[in-house]
Amino acid sequence: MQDLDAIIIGAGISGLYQLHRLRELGLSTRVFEAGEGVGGTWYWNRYPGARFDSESWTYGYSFDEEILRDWNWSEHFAAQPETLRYCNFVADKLDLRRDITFKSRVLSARYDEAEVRWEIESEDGSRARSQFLITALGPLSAPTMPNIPGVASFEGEAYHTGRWPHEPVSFEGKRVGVIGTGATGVQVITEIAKTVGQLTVFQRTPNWCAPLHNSPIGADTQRRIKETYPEIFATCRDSFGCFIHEPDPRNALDVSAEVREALYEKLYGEPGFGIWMGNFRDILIDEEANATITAFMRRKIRERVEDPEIAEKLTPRDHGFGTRRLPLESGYYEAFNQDNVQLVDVQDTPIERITPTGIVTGDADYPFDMIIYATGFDAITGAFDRIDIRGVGGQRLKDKWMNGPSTYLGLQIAGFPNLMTVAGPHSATTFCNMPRCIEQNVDWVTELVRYMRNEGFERVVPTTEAEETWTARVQETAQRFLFSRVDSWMTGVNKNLPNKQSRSVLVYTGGAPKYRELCDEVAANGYEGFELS
Ligand code: NA7
Repeated sequence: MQDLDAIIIGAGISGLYQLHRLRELGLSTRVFEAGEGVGGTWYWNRYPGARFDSESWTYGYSFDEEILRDWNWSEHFAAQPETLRYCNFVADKLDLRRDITFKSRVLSARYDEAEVRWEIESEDGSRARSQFLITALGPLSAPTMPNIPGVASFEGEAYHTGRWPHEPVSFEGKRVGVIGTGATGVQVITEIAKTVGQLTVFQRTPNWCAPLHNSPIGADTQRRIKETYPEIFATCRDSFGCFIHEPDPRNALDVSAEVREALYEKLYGEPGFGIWMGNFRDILIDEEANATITAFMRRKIRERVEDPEIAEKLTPRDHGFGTRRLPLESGYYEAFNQDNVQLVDVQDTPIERITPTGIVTGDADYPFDMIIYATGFDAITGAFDRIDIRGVGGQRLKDKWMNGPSTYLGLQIAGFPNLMTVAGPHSATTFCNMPRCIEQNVDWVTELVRYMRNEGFERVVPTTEAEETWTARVQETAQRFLFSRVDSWMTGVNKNLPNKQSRSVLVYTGGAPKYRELCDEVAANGYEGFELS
């Protein structure tokens, strides 16, 4: 069995950077990764249309001058193949692969209190022990299939978007059904509508979608981006979600209808998340303010979708704009103007079952050559639940988190010493331009490990009180946002999973700058809230 200083689970954006940092500290470290390559999200989600909603040049790692200098993003919002190439480029540049075991899905992790060691076991039989165990599992890495009878009986091609095949998939002349209209569904539907024979979209809850406005990056812009990386990252650092979009300081309700309309129109015409994050600061907090942008978005759908009945079906009725993760699109609504694209509202006519030849709803039988499941993930805690993690006294993490996770700073868990959860539940990371917050998480964990080594500490674990206080804070902080009153993966709801039927906010929503400040304060006060021994 390998004896190491640290084990990292996952070789995505978090795991790669954590490996690099621990190596710098001189720790013997190994990453165990289920996939055959690096990249995490960008390794698995190869579905057509998969691309950034973050500006590419704000998404890459910021810590290495050479990486910033040598990598050229080709588009403002790069597509998945390019991002996967980027992850490989970073892994090569930092020579990370020699410390990664691929095709090695970790099944269990057990803590031995007497030895202060974690022991993991993987599907391929690998076993290893280490002082520190760092999970870099990704918040959206455990795909979920719909709980519809007969899913396994379908005899045509069937793919979940989060487990897309590595070989090209053709849609030409095929009858394809897509289930799901979240950020993923919106991307995949728009892309395959371009070549498909006949496409049928099964929608349960429509989402408010806004235009991405992607474009290529020309030589001049490329140069300017590289020259201004420090400013770009400084802007991200100071903004709520680490994007370049900063909220308008005014309230929607404090300005005239004309002024409001002008800002909405401007933001609708601009690239990226500006309409969500660069909007009036009350639209995500105040129902009346939210109603103004919601009405604007409703009008946009009506303008873009030719058939008023279809436009109506595509319009959300149960939640306001921006209260669920905003899908960004590049012609999504126009796809429904095509003769060969059909929308089935499963609220009107629920899916009854999947058969060997297609999908049966309350009033029709749809034969398909292919079914695509864009049905989402067991978000944030799902990847933890899939590993048998046992802490002090054999306590199972899955049991501890049965009614929602409890953590300290989203980084550690009482009863699970020396286990650090990078981009885990209750950190700011998932409400963030992920790599920006991941770098913060990883740097913080690295500093903690450095501190322990310097001071001669072997073991770190949060107190129960610190954990309770943080967990309550996560829930309280979210209350002021309208999103906390809506079912979504961010509020911990997944209708396909029996244990995810009630809301428990899974993300810290006080903003990345506040989160960083709190983490830094804890460190500055000698790791307040932690027991070090
Ligand atoms: P999401 O946002 O969880 O979307 C999943 C979609 O699948 C959503 O529209 C669901 O409808 C739908 N769904 C799930 N199960 C069913 C069943 N049984 N029947 C019909 N429709 C179903 O996942 P995504 O992959 O789109 O996005 C995840 C994140 O990845 C995204 O937010 C980005 O941050 C990147 P529902 O809304 O539950 O009614």
